Amino acid sequence: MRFSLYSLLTIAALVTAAEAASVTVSDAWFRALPGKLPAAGYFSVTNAGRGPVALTGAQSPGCGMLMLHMTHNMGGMMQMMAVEQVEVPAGGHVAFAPGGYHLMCTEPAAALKPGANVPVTLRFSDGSQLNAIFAVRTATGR
Ligand SMILES: [Cu+2]
Repeated sequence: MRFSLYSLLTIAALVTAAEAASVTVSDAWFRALPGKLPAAGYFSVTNAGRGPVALTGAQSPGCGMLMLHMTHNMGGMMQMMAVEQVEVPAGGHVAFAPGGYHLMCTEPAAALKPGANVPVTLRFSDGSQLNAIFAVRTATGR
């Protein structure tokens, strides 16, 4: 009895690990601005799993704070707002791109300069985390 319960728990743990591995990140980069201006982070997140998963947060040693933001048009004025989470549908992807969702890196560290690579940890609603390398580019995206 005790042994079979242990087996079930082991299987549950393996399934959780497999689901975490079904989320991938690509085309990750930061747009660095001069001085201490916040840098925006862009990437594409793909969910190959069977259920939806939400991106709930991010952190990086290159940033004082790293927040989920969305740019939206309010009467012709582009404004940014913080968002709690961004859902990635099962079998789908969400693009964090200029004009839409982005990561907002406040108090960028000295290491966050064009040509550098900066690690970012993304947190998801299922408790999993994903480490991604963001390439730092200039204000023009180069
Ligand atoms: Cu922002």
